[in-house]
Amino acid sequence: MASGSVSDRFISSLLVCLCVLAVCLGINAATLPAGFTETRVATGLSNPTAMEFAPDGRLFVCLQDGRLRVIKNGALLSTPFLSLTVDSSGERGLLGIAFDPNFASNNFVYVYYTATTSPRHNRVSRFTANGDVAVAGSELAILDLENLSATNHNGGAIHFGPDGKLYVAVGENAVGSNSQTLNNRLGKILRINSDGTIPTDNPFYSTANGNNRSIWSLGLRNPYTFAFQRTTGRMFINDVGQSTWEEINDGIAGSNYGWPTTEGPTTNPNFRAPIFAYGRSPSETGGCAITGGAFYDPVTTQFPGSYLGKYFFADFCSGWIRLFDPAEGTATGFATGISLPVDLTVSADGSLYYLARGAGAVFRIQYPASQQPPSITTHPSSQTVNEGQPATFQVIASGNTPLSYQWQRNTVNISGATLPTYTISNTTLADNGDTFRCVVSNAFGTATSNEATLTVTAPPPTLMTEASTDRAIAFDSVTMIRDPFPLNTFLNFSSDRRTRIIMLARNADLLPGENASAITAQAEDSLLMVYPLTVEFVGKVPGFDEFTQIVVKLPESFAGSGDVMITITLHEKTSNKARIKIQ
Ligand SMILES: [Ca+2]
Repeated sequence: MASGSVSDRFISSLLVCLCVLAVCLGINAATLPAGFTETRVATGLSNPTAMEFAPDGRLFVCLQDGRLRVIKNGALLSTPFLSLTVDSSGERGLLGIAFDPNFASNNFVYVYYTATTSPRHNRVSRFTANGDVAVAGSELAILDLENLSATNHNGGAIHFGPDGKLYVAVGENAVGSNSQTLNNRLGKILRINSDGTIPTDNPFYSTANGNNRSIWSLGLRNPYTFAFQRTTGRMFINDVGQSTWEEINDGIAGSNYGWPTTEGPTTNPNFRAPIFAYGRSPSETGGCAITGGAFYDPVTTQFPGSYLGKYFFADFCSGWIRLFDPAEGTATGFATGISLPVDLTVSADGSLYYLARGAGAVFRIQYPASQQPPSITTHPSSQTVNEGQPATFQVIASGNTPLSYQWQRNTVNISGATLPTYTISNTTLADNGDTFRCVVSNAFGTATSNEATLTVTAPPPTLMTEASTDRAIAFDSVTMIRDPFPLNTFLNFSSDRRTRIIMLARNADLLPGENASAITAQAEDSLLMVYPLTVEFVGKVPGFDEFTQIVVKLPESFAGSGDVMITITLHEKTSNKARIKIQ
Protein backbone atom coordinates (compact mmCIF):
# COMPACT_ATOMS: atom_id res chain seq x y z
CA MET A 1 0.00 0.00 0.00
CA ALA A 2 2.78 1.46 0.51
CA SER A 3 5.34 4.07 -0.12
CA GLY A 4 8.20 3.60 -2.57
CA SER A 5 10.77 2.32 -0.16
CA VAL A 6 8.36 0.04 1.61
CA SER A 7 6.01 -0.66 -1.24
CA ASP A 8 6.58 -4.36 -1.14
CA ARG A 9 6.95 -4.49 2.55
CA PHE A 10 3.99 -6.65 3.35
CA ILE A 11 5.10 -9.33 0.94
CA SER A 12 8.69 -9.43 2.01
CA SER A 13 9.70 -12.66 3.55
CA LEU A 14 11.17 -10.83 6.47
CA LEU A 15 7.86 -9.25 7.29
CA VAL A 16 6.00 -12.49 6.89
CA CYS A 17 8.37 -14.02 9.40
CA LEU A 18 7.79 -11.16 11.78
CA CYS A 19 4.02 -11.47 11.39
CA VAL A 20 4.08 -15.17 12.00
CA LEU A 21 6.22 -14.57 15.02
CA ALA A 22 3.83 -11.92 16.30
CA VAL A 23 0.85 -14.23 15.91
CA CYS A 24 2.66 -17.10 17.54
CA LEU A 25 3.61 -14.96 20.48
CA GLY A 26 0.10 -13.63 20.74
CA ILE A 27 1.26 -10.09 20.14
CA ASN A 28 -2.16 -8.95 19.10
CA ALA A 29 -3.57 -6.68 21.71
CA ALA A 30 -3.24 -3.00 21.01
CA THR A 31 -2.43 -0.51 23.71
CA LEU A 32 -5.52 1.62 24.21
CA PRO A 33 -6.52 4.64 26.29
CA ALA A 34 -7.94 3.99 29.74
CA GLY A 35 -11.48 2.69 29.64
CA PHE A 36 -11.25 1.12 26.20
CA THR A 37 -11.25 -2.61 25.63
CA GLU A 38 -10.43 -4.76 22.66
CA THR A 39 -11.86 -8.00 21.36
CA ARG A 40 -10.54 -10.12 18.53
CA VAL A 41 -13.57 -10.68 16.34
CA ALA A 42 -12.10 -13.05 13.79
CA THR A 43 -8.74 -14.52 12.95
CA GLY A 44 -7.31 -16.71 10.22
CA LEU A 45 -7.79 -13.99 7.61
CA SER A 46 -4.86 -14.44 5.31
CA ASN A 47 -3.50 -11.16 3.91
CA PRO A 48 -6.63 -9.09 4.38
CA THR A 49 -6.86 -5.75 2.58
CA ALA A 50 -10.17 -4.06 3.40
CA MET A 51 -13.46 -4.52 5.22
CA GLU A 52 -16.95 -3.07 5.20
CA PHE A 53 -20.15 -3.53 7.17
CA ALA A 54 -23.20 -4.66 5.27
CA PRO A 55 -26.29 -2.65 6.20
CA ASP A 56 -27.54 -5.74 8.06
CA GLY A 57 -24.48 -5.75 10.34
CA ARG A 58 -22.44 -8.51 8.73
CA LEU A 59 -18.80 -7.59 8.31
CA PHE A 60 -17.23 -8.44 4.94
CA VAL A 61 -13.45 -8.77 4.73
CA CYS A 62 -11.46 -8.72 1.49
CA LEU A 63 -8.50 -11.06 1.27
CA GLN A 64 -5.83 -10.17 -1.23
CA ASP A 65 -6.11 -13.58 -2.89
CA GLY A 66 -9.64 -12.85 -4.06
CA ARG A 67 -11.75 -14.32 -1.30
CA LEU A 68 -14.40 -12.16 0.28
CA ARG A 69 -15.09 -13.48 3.76
CA VAL A 70 -18.12 -12.85 5.93
CA ILE A 71 -18.21 -12.37 9.69
CA LYS A 72 -21.76 -12.94 10.86
CA ASN A 73 -22.99 -12.83 14.45
CA GLY A 74 -19.40 -12.77 15.63
CA ALA A 75 -18.28 -15.83 13.65
CA LEU A 76 -16.19 -16.05 10.50
CA LEU A 77 -18.24 -18.08 8.03
CA SER A 78 -16.26 -20.92 6.49
CA THR A 79 -17.64 -20.35 3.01
CA PRO A 80 -16.48 -17.13 1.38
CA PHE A 81 -19.09 -14.84 -0.11
CA LEU A 82 -16.94 -14.80 -3.23
CA SER A 83 -13.76 -16.49 -4.38
CA LEU A 84 -12.57 -14.34 -7.23
CA THR A 85 -9.76 -15.21 -9.52
CA VAL A 86 -7.42 -12.28 -9.12
CA ASP A 87 -3.86 -11.26 -9.74
CA SER A 88 -2.50 -10.86 -6.22
CA SER A 89 1.12 -10.13 -7.00
CA GLY A 90 2.67 -7.19 -5.18
CA GLU A 91 -0.11 -4.96 -3.98
CA ARG A 92 -2.63 -6.29 -6.48
CA GLY A 93 -5.63 -8.38 -5.59
CA LEU A 94 -9.06 -7.94 -4.07
CA LEU A 95 -8.75 -4.49 -2.53
CA GLY A 96 -12.14 -2.90 -1.92
CA ILE A 97 -15.78 -3.55 -1.15
CA ALA A 98 -18.96 -1.48 -0.95
CA PHE A 99 -22.65 -2.18 -0.51
CA ASP A 100 -25.31 -0.62 -2.68
CA PRO A 101 -27.28 2.08 -0.85
CA ASN A 102 -30.33 -0.03 -1.68
CA PHE A 103 -28.68 -3.29 -0.69
CA ALA A 104 -31.65 -4.30 1.44
CA SER A 105 -33.79 -4.52 -1.68
CA ASN A 106 -31.34 -5.20 -4.54
CA ASN A 107 -28.58 -7.21 -2.77
CA PHE A 108 -25.85 -5.57 -4.85
CA VAL A 109 -22.25 -5.81 -3.62
CA TYR A 110 -19.37 -4.06 -5.38
CA VAL A 111 -15.72 -5.07 -5.29
CA TYR A 112 -12.44 -3.67 -6.64
CA TYR A 113 -9.90 -6.22 -7.76
CA THR A 114 -7.08 -6.88 -10.18
CA ALA A 115 -8.45 -8.92 -13.03
CA THR A 116 -6.34 -11.70 -14.52
CA THR A 117 -7.47 -10.98 -18.03
CA SER A 118 -4.54 -9.89 -20.12
CA PRO A 119 -3.42 -7.22 -20.01
CA ARG A 120 -3.74 -6.93 -16.27
CA HIS A 121 -5.93 -4.14 -14.95
CA ASN A 122 -8.08 -3.23 -12.00
CA ARG A 123 -11.82 -3.63 -12.20
CA VAL A 124 -14.93 -2.79 -10.23
CA SER A 125 -17.63 -5.42 -10.48
CA ARG A 126 -21.08 -5.76 -9.06
CA PHE A 127 -22.31 -9.03 -7.60
CA THR A 128 -25.71 -10.02 -6.31
CA ALA A 129 -25.93 -11.51 -2.85
CA ASN A 130 -28.02 -14.48 -1.99
CA GLY A 131 -27.76 -14.59 1.75
CA ASP A 132 -24.12 -15.13 2.67
CA VAL A 133 -22.87 -16.02 -0.79
CA ALA A 134 -22.85 -14.32 -4.16
CA VAL A 135 -25.19 -15.58 -6.81
CA ALA A 136 -23.11 -17.63 -9.27
CA GLY A 137 -22.67 -15.83 -12.54
CA SER A 138 -24.01 -12.55 -11.15
CA GLU A 139 -20.83 -10.56 -11.86
CA LEU A 140 -21.34 -7.39 -13.83
CA ALA A 141 -18.15 -5.47 -14.54
CA ILE A 142 -18.98 -1.76 -14.26
CA LEU A 143 -15.50 -0.27 -14.45
CA ASP A 144 -12.37 -1.56 -16.18
CA LEU A 145 -9.36 0.62 -15.53
CA GLU A 146 -6.17 1.21 -17.49
CA ASN A 147 -3.67 -1.54 -18.01
CA LEU A 148 -1.11 -1.95 -15.26
CA SER A 149 2.64 -2.11 -15.38
CA ALA A 150 4.00 -2.01 -11.83
CA THR A 151 2.34 -4.18 -9.23
CA ASN A 152 2.06 -1.43 -6.65
CA HIS A 153 -0.06 1.70 -6.10
CA ASN A 154 -3.43 0.28 -7.02
CA GLY A 155 -5.57 2.28 -4.59
CA GLY A 156 -8.62 0.08 -4.23
CA ALA A 157 -11.02 1.64 -1.75
CA ILE A 158 -14.61 2.06 -2.94
CA HIS A 159 -17.50 3.71 -1.07
CA PHE A 160 -20.87 5.14 -1.94
CA GLY A 161 -21.17 8.83 -1.21
CA PRO A 162 -24.15 10.60 0.30
CA ASP A 163 -25.19 11.43 -3.28
CA GLY A 164 -25.66 7.73 -4.06
CA LYS A 165 -22.68 7.71 -6.42
CA LEU A 166 -19.86 5.19 -6.20
CA TYR A 167 -16.46 6.74 -5.47
CA VAL A 168 -13.42 4.71 -6.52
CA ALA A 169 -9.87 5.40 -5.32
CA VAL A 170 -7.25 4.55 -7.94
CA GLY A 171 -3.47 4.63 -7.49
CA GLU A 172 -1.08 5.97 -10.09
CA ASN A 173 0.54 2.57 -10.69
CA ALA A 174 3.95 3.93 -9.71
CA VAL A 175 3.91 6.42 -12.60
CA GLY A 176 3.70 9.88 -11.05
CA SER A 177 2.73 11.65 -14.24
CA ASN A 178 -0.52 9.66 -14.35
CA SER A 179 -1.76 11.67 -11.38
CA GLN A 180 -1.69 15.00 -13.21
CA THR A 181 -3.34 14.07 -16.50
CA LEU A 182 -7.01 13.95 -17.36
CA ASN A 183 -6.13 11.43 -20.07
CA ASN A 184 -6.32 8.41 -17.76
CA ARG A 185 -7.94 7.45 -14.49
CA LEU A 186 -4.85 6.47 -12.52
CA GLY A 187 -3.93 8.53 -9.47
CA LYS A 188 -7.52 9.76 -9.12
CA ILE A 189 -10.75 9.54 -7.25
CA LEU A 190 -13.46 8.48 -9.71
CA ARG A 191 -17.19 9.06 -9.38
CA ILE A 192 -19.57 6.79 -11.23
CA ASN A 193 -23.18 5.70 -11.13
CA SER A 194 -23.81 2.28 -9.65
CA ASP A 195 -24.25 0.85 -13.15
CA GLY A 196 -20.87 2.18 -14.27
CA THR A 197 -22.18 5.11 -16.28
CA ILE A 198 -20.73 8.53 -15.65
CA PRO A 199 -22.70 11.27 -13.89
CA THR A 200 -22.97 14.34 -16.10
CA ASP A 201 -22.33 16.65 -13.15
CA ASN A 202 -18.80 15.32 -12.65
CA PRO A 203 -16.28 18.18 -12.41
CA PHE A 204 -14.35 17.26 -15.57
CA TYR A 205 -17.29 15.96 -17.56
CA SER A 206 -16.91 18.66 -20.17
CA THR A 207 -13.11 18.79 -20.24
CA ALA A 208 -12.14 15.12 -20.11
CA ASN A 209 -12.95 12.57 -22.75
CA GLY A 210 -14.75 9.24 -22.67
CA ASN A 211 -14.26 7.21 -19.52
CA ASN A 212 -11.99 9.91 -18.13
CA ARG A 213 -15.10 11.96 -17.47
CA SER A 214 -15.44 9.77 -14.36
CA ILE A 215 -12.49 11.66 -12.81
CA TRP A 216 -13.67 13.49 -9.69
CA SER A 217 -10.30 14.59 -8.26
CA LEU A 218 -6.67 14.11 -9.24
CA GLY A 219 -3.11 14.49 -8.06
CA LEU A 220 -3.19 11.41 -5.81
CA ARG A 221 -0.44 8.85 -5.45
CA ASN A 222 -1.93 5.83 -3.78
CA PRO A 223 -5.25 6.59 -2.08
CA TYR A 224 -5.52 3.22 -0.42
CA THR A 225 -8.38 4.26 1.87
CA PHE A 226 -10.92 7.07 2.15
CA ALA A 227 -14.06 7.65 4.18
CA PHE A 228 -17.30 9.59 4.23
CA GLN A 229 -18.67 11.15 7.39
CA ARG A 230 -22.12 9.63 7.94
CA THR A 231 -23.97 12.74 9.08
CA THR A 232 -22.28 15.42 6.98
CA GLY A 233 -21.16 13.59 3.86
CA ARG A 234 -17.67 15.05 4.26
CA MET A 235 -14.99 12.93 2.63
CA PHE A 236 -11.39 12.42 3.70
CA ILE A 237 -8.92 10.79 1.33
CA ASN A 238 -5.84 9.10 2.76
CA ASP A 239 -3.01 9.36 0.27
CA VAL A 240 0.04 7.21 0.89
CA GLY A 241 3.18 9.24 0.40
CA GLN A 242 6.50 8.36 -1.14
CA SER A 243 9.33 9.30 1.13
CA THR A 244 8.32 12.25 3.27
CA TRP A 245 4.62 12.78 3.99
CA GLU A 246 1.42 10.83 4.55
CA GLU A 247 -1.69 12.86 3.80
CA ILE A 248 -5.29 13.28 4.86
CA ASN A 249 -6.99 15.25 2.11
CA ASP A 250 -10.32 17.04 2.12
CA GLY A 251 -12.37 15.32 -0.57
CA ILE A 252 -13.68 18.15 -2.72
CA ALA A 253 -14.85 17.77 -6.30
CA GLY A 254 -12.34 18.91 -8.90
CA SER A 255 -9.43 19.13 -6.48
CA ASN A 256 -5.85 18.46 -7.51
CA TYR A 257 -3.89 17.13 -4.54
CA GLY A 258 -0.52 17.83 -6.06
CA TRP A 259 1.24 14.51 -6.60
CA PRO A 260 3.87 14.18 -8.00
CA THR A 261 4.68 17.91 -8.04
CA THR A 262 4.19 18.15 -4.30
CA GLU A 263 4.02 15.73 -1.42
CA GLY A 264 2.64 16.80 1.92
CA PRO A 265 1.99 20.42 2.92
CA THR A 266 2.13 22.91 0.07
CA THR A 267 1.29 26.52 -0.58
CA ASN A 268 1.22 26.01 -4.35
CA PRO A 269 -2.08 27.64 -5.38
CA ASN A 270 -2.54 25.04 -8.13
CA PHE A 271 -3.03 22.31 -5.57
CA ARG A 272 -5.21 21.55 -2.59
CA ALA A 273 -2.90 20.98 0.36
CA PRO A 274 -3.67 18.13 2.76
CA ILE A 275 -5.65 19.10 5.83
CA PHE A 276 -3.27 16.95 7.83
CA ALA A 277 0.07 15.39 7.04
CA TYR A 278 2.60 13.43 9.04
CA GLY A 279 6.15 12.46 8.33
CA ARG A 280 8.32 9.48 8.98
CA SER A 281 9.38 9.97 12.56
CA PRO A 282 9.16 9.64 15.44
CA SER A 283 7.25 6.42 15.18
CA GLU A 284 4.78 7.53 17.84
CA THR A 285 3.40 10.16 15.47
CA GLY A 286 5.07 9.30 12.19
CA GLY A 287 4.91 6.36 9.86
CA CYS A 288 5.26 5.36 6.27
CA ALA A 289 1.82 4.48 4.89
CA ILE A 290 -1.58 5.82 5.92
CA THR A 291 -3.92 2.88 5.56
CA GLY A 292 -7.29 3.33 7.14
CA GLY A 293 -9.57 6.16 8.07
CA ALA A 294 -12.95 6.33 9.76
CA PHE A 295 -15.01 9.18 11.12
CA TYR A 296 -16.35 8.66 14.59
CA ASP A 297 -19.92 9.54 13.74
CA PRO A 298 -21.92 6.40 14.48
CA VAL A 299 -25.67 5.90 14.75
CA THR A 300 -25.15 5.15 18.43
CA THR A 301 -22.38 6.95 20.24
CA GLN A 302 -20.48 4.55 22.44
CA PHE A 303 -17.17 6.34 22.96
CA PRO A 304 -17.00 9.45 25.16
CA GLY A 305 -18.55 12.50 23.56
CA SER A 306 -15.17 14.05 22.87
CA TYR A 307 -14.66 11.49 20.08
CA LEU A 308 -17.70 12.59 18.10
CA GLY A 309 -16.80 14.14 14.76
CA LYS A 310 -13.16 13.12 15.02
CA TYR A 311 -11.39 10.97 12.44
CA PHE A 312 -9.42 7.83 13.20
CA PHE A 313 -6.54 7.04 10.88
CA ALA A 314 -3.97 4.26 10.93
CA ASP A 315 -0.40 3.86 9.82
CA PHE A 316 0.61 0.53 8.34
CA CYS A 317 4.26 0.69 9.31
CA SER A 318 4.07 2.24 12.77
CA GLY A 319 1.10 0.14 13.80
CA TRP A 320 -0.88 2.89 15.44
CA ILE A 321 -4.29 4.49 15.19
CA ARG A 322 -4.41 8.21 15.80
CA LEU A 323 -7.28 10.64 16.10
CA PHE A 324 -7.55 13.71 13.89
CA ASP A 325 -9.64 16.63 15.04
CA PRO A 326 -10.95 18.35 11.89
CA ALA A 327 -11.96 21.42 13.89
CA GLU A 328 -8.48 21.94 15.30
CA GLY A 329 -6.38 20.42 12.53
CA THR A 330 -4.43 18.42 15.09
CA ALA A 331 -4.01 14.74 15.88
CA THR A 332 -3.60 12.85 19.11
CA GLY A 333 -2.65 9.29 19.91
CA PHE A 334 -5.20 6.55 20.34
CA ALA A 335 -3.94 2.99 19.87
CA THR A 336 -0.50 1.50 19.39
CA GLY A 337 0.96 -1.95 18.95
CA ILE A 338 -1.19 -3.04 16.03
CA SER A 339 0.32 -5.44 13.54
CA LEU A 340 0.04 -3.80 10.11
CA PRO A 341 -3.37 -2.11 10.17
CA VAL A 342 -4.89 -1.80 6.70
CA ASP A 343 -8.44 -0.64 7.33
CA LEU A 344 -10.67 1.01 9.94
CA THR A 345 -14.41 1.24 10.21
CA VAL A 346 -16.91 2.31 12.84
CA SER A 347 -19.97 0.15 13.38
CA ALA A 348 -23.49 1.42 13.93
CA ASP A 349 -23.18 0.68 17.64
CA GLY A 350 -20.17 2.98 17.89
CA SER A 351 -17.37 0.38 18.10
CA LEU A 352 -14.16 0.93 16.15
CA TYR A 353 -13.00 -2.05 14.10
CA TYR A 354 -9.52 -2.41 12.72
CA LEU A 355 -8.18 -4.93 10.26
CA ALA A 356 -4.68 -6.07 11.20
CA ARG A 357 -2.96 -7.63 8.23
CA GLY A 358 -0.05 -8.81 10.33
CA ALA A 359 -2.36 -10.63 12.72
CA GLY A 360 -4.71 -11.78 9.99
CA ALA A 361 -7.50 -10.63 12.23
CA VAL A 362 -10.29 -8.16 12.84
CA PHE A 363 -10.40 -6.44 16.21
CA ARG A 364 -13.18 -4.45 17.82
CA ILE A 365 -12.42 -1.58 20.16
CA GLN A 366 -15.17 -0.70 22.57
CA TYR A 367 -15.78 1.64 25.41
CA PRO A 368 -17.84 -0.48 27.78
CA ALA A 369 -20.88 1.13 29.27
CA SER A 370 -19.57 0.05 32.63
CA GLN A 371 -16.92 2.73 32.31
CA GLN A 372 -18.84 5.90 31.73
CA PRO A 373 -17.53 9.33 32.61
CA PRO A 374 -19.99 11.72 34.24
CA SER A 375 -22.67 13.24 32.09
CA ILE A 376 -24.85 16.07 33.33
CA THR A 377 -28.49 15.04 32.97
CA THR A 378 -30.03 18.01 34.79
CA HIS A 379 -28.23 21.32 34.91
CA PRO A 380 -28.69 23.81 37.75
CA SER A 381 -31.41 26.40 37.13
CA SER A 382 -31.01 30.13 37.37
CA GLN A 383 -32.90 31.58 40.32
CA THR A 384 -34.37 34.84 41.48
CA VAL A 385 -34.87 35.34 45.21
CA ASN A 386 -35.49 38.24 47.54
CA GLU A 387 -32.56 39.39 49.57
CA GLY A 388 -32.30 37.29 52.68
CA GLN A 389 -34.08 34.30 51.21
CA PRO A 390 -32.20 31.04 50.63
CA ALA A 391 -31.21 29.86 47.17
CA THR A 392 -30.46 26.23 46.27
CA PHE A 393 -28.81 24.92 43.13
CA GLN A 394 -28.95 21.28 42.11
CA VAL A 395 -27.16 19.17 39.54
CA ILE A 396 -28.00 15.62 38.47
CA ALA A 397 -25.37 13.55 36.72
CA SER A 398 -25.08 10.03 35.39
CA GLY A 399 -21.94 7.96 35.08
CA ASN A 400 -20.02 5.49 37.16
CA THR A 401 -20.17 5.95 40.87
CA PRO A 402 -18.73 7.25 42.99
CA LEU A 403 -19.38 10.67 41.56
CA SER A 404 -17.81 13.63 43.27
CA TYR A 405 -19.09 17.18 43.09
CA GLN A 406 -17.42 20.55 43.32
CA TRP A 407 -19.51 23.68 43.06
CA GLN A 408 -18.02 26.86 41.71
CA ARG A 409 -19.05 30.48 42.06
CA ASN A 410 -17.97 32.57 39.09
CA THR A 411 -15.84 29.56 38.03
CA VAL A 412 -13.92 29.50 41.32
CA ASN A 413 -14.27 26.49 43.61
CA ILE A 414 -16.45 27.04 46.67
CA SER A 415 -14.78 25.53 49.67
CA GLY A 416 -16.77 22.62 51.07
CA ALA A 417 -19.47 22.74 48.40
CA THR A 418 -19.18 19.08 47.41
CA LEU A 419 -22.76 17.78 47.37
CA PRO A 420 -25.19 17.47 44.44
CA THR A 421 -26.92 20.55 45.84
CA TYR A 422 -25.51 23.86 46.99
CA THR A 423 -27.48 26.23 49.20
CA ILE A 424 -26.89 29.83 50.16
CA SER A 425 -29.03 30.15 53.26
CA ASN A 426 -29.08 33.94 53.47
CA THR A 427 -28.66 35.68 50.16
CA THR A 428 -27.39 39.24 50.00
CA LEU A 429 -27.36 41.81 47.27
CA ALA A 430 -23.67 41.05 46.90
CA ASP A 431 -24.67 37.62 45.53
CA ASN A 432 -26.69 39.21 42.75
CA GLY A 433 -25.45 38.25 39.30
CA ASP A 434 -23.05 35.57 40.48
CA THR A 435 -22.96 32.35 38.50
CA PHE A 436 -22.92 28.85 39.90
CA ARG A 437 -21.94 25.60 38.25
CA CYS A 438 -20.82 22.18 39.35
CA VAL A 439 -17.91 20.05 38.19
CA VAL A 440 -18.78 16.36 38.47
CA SER A 441 -15.99 13.81 38.42
CA ASN A 442 -15.42 10.10 38.55
CA ALA A 443 -12.60 7.75 37.69
CA PHE A 444 -13.24 8.16 33.97
CA GLY A 445 -13.53 11.88 33.56
CA THR A 446 -15.25 15.08 34.50
CA ALA A 447 -18.28 17.01 33.32
CA THR A 448 -19.04 20.61 34.04
CA SER A 449 -22.62 21.77 34.28
CA ASN A 450 -24.01 24.86 32.66
CA GLU A 451 -23.80 28.03 34.71
CA ALA A 452 -26.87 29.16 36.61
CA THR A 453 -27.23 32.80 37.53
CA LEU A 454 -28.45 33.97 40.93
CA THR A 455 -30.55 37.10 40.89
CA VAL A 456 -31.09 38.67 44.30
CA THR A 457 -33.71 41.35 44.44
CA ALA A 458 -34.03 43.81 47.27
CA PRO A 459 -37.37 43.89 49.12
CA PRO A 460 -39.31 47.16 48.75
CA PRO A 461 -38.30 50.00 51.04
CA THR A 462 -40.33 50.39 54.23
CA LEU A 463 -41.07 53.68 55.89
CA MET A 464 -40.94 53.26 59.64
CA THR A 465 -44.19 53.74 61.46
CA GLU A 466 -45.25 53.46 65.01
CA ALA A 467 -46.20 49.98 66.03
CA SER A 468 -49.52 48.81 64.63
CA THR A 469 -50.28 52.17 63.03
CA ASP A 470 -49.49 53.96 59.79
CA ARG A 471 -48.15 57.02 61.62
CA ALA A 472 -44.67 57.74 60.36
CA ILE A 473 -41.78 57.99 62.72
CA ALA A 474 -40.79 61.41 61.45
CA PHE A 475 -39.04 64.48 62.83
CA ASP A 476 -38.72 68.10 61.89
CA SER A 477 -35.21 68.21 60.52
CA VAL A 478 -34.38 71.38 62.42
CA THR A 479 -36.12 71.04 65.71
CA MET A 480 -36.28 67.27 65.79
CA ILE A 481 -39.86 67.70 67.03
CA ARG A 482 -42.49 65.25 65.90
CA ASP A 483 -45.75 66.00 64.13
CA PRO A 484 -47.97 67.80 63.53
CA PHE A 485 -45.61 69.80 61.36
CA PRO A 486 -46.06 73.38 60.14
CA LEU A 487 -45.81 73.76 56.38
CA ASN A 488 -43.28 76.51 56.88
CA THR A 489 -41.04 77.37 59.72
CA PHE A 490 -38.88 80.43 60.33
CA LEU A 491 -36.37 78.13 61.89
CA ASN A 492 -35.58 76.75 58.49
CA PHE A 493 -33.07 79.05 56.87
CA SER A 494 -33.71 77.95 53.33
CA SER A 495 -35.13 80.54 51.00
CA ASP A 496 -38.56 78.93 50.94
CA ARG A 497 -38.64 78.21 54.67
CA ARG A 498 -40.58 75.08 53.85
CA THR A 499 -40.43 72.51 56.58
CA ARG A 500 -38.15 69.52 56.07
CA ILE A 501 -39.01 66.17 57.55
CA ILE A 502 -36.69 63.36 58.48
CA MET A 503 -38.24 59.96 57.90
CA LEU A 504 -36.70 56.59 58.66
CA ALA A 505 -36.76 53.67 56.25
CA ARG A 506 -35.57 50.12 55.99
CA ASN A 507 -34.40 48.43 52.76
CA ALA A 508 -33.54 51.80 51.36
CA ASP A 509 -29.83 51.25 50.84
CA LEU A 510 -28.32 53.12 47.94
CA LEU A 511 -26.05 51.18 45.61
CA PRO A 512 -22.51 52.38 45.06
CA GLY A 513 -22.59 55.49 42.89
CA GLU A 514 -26.16 56.42 43.70
CA ASN A 515 -27.24 59.55 45.50
CA ALA A 516 -30.45 60.99 46.90
CA SER A 517 -31.92 61.26 43.41
CA ALA A 518 -32.29 57.48 43.38
CA ILE A 519 -35.23 57.89 45.76
CA THR A 520 -38.40 59.64 44.78
CA ALA A 521 -41.12 60.56 47.23
CA GLN A 522 -44.68 61.77 47.07
CA ALA A 523 -47.50 62.83 49.34
CA GLU A 524 -51.17 62.13 48.92
CA ASP A 525 -53.80 64.18 50.71
CA SER A 526 -57.21 63.15 51.97
CA LEU A 527 -58.72 64.01 48.57
CA LEU A 528 -56.16 61.69 46.94
CA MET A 529 -54.37 64.62 45.36
CA VAL A 530 -50.74 63.67 44.79
CA TYR A 531 -47.83 66.05 45.45
CA PRO A 532 -44.24 65.24 44.52
CA LEU A 533 -41.77 65.75 47.31
CA THR A 534 -38.19 66.86 46.94
CA VAL A 535 -35.76 64.39 48.48
CA GLU A 536 -32.94 66.46 49.86
CA PHE A 537 -30.83 63.96 51.70
CA VAL A 538 -30.45 60.19 52.01
CA GLY A 539 -28.02 58.65 54.41
CA LYS A 540 -27.42 56.05 57.02
CA VAL A 541 -28.44 56.67 60.59
CA PRO A 542 -25.11 56.72 62.42
CA GLY A 543 -24.85 53.62 64.54
CA PHE A 544 -27.98 52.03 63.10
CA ASP A 545 -26.97 50.63 59.75
CA GLU A 546 -30.28 49.01 59.00
CA PHE A 547 -32.00 52.39 58.96
CA THR A 548 -31.80 55.00 56.26
CA GLN A 549 -32.76 58.57 57.01
CA ILE A 550 -34.54 60.42 54.25
CA VAL A 551 -35.10 64.15 54.35
CA VAL A 552 -38.01 65.43 52.28
CA LYS A 553 -39.39 68.90 51.85
CA LEU A 554 -43.10 69.17 52.53
CA PRO A 555 -45.18 69.56 49.37
CA GLU A 556 -44.69 72.96 47.77
CA SER A 557 -48.20 73.42 46.40
CA PHE A 558 -49.93 71.86 49.33
CA ALA A 559 -51.74 74.58 51.26
CA GLY A 560 -54.19 72.76 53.39
CA SER A 561 -53.85 70.99 56.64
CA GLY A 562 -54.52 67.52 57.88
CA ASP A 563 -52.77 64.27 57.10
CA VAL A 564 -50.79 63.35 54.08
CA MET A 565 -49.65 59.87 53.19
CA ILE A 566 -46.01 59.60 52.15
CA THR A 567 -44.53 56.94 49.92
CA ILE A 568 -41.01 56.58 48.62
CA THR A 569 -39.81 54.63 45.57
CA LEU A 570 -36.35 53.10 45.17
CA HIS A 571 -35.22 50.77 42.39
CA GLU A 572 -38.75 50.68 41.01
CA LYS A 573 -40.14 49.42 44.28
CA THR A 574 -42.53 51.58 46.26
CA SER A 575 -42.85 51.59 50.00
CA ASN A 576 -45.84 51.45 52.28
CA LYS A 577 -47.79 54.64 52.96
CA ALA A 578 -46.82 56.44 56.13
CA ARG A 579 -49.01 59.14 57.64
CA ILE A 580 -47.73 62.61 58.42
CA LYS A 581 -49.81 65.19 60.21
CA ILE A 582 -49.67 68.77 59.00
CA GLN A 583 -50.75 71.64 61.21
CA1 LIG B 1 -0.73 15.87 -1.95
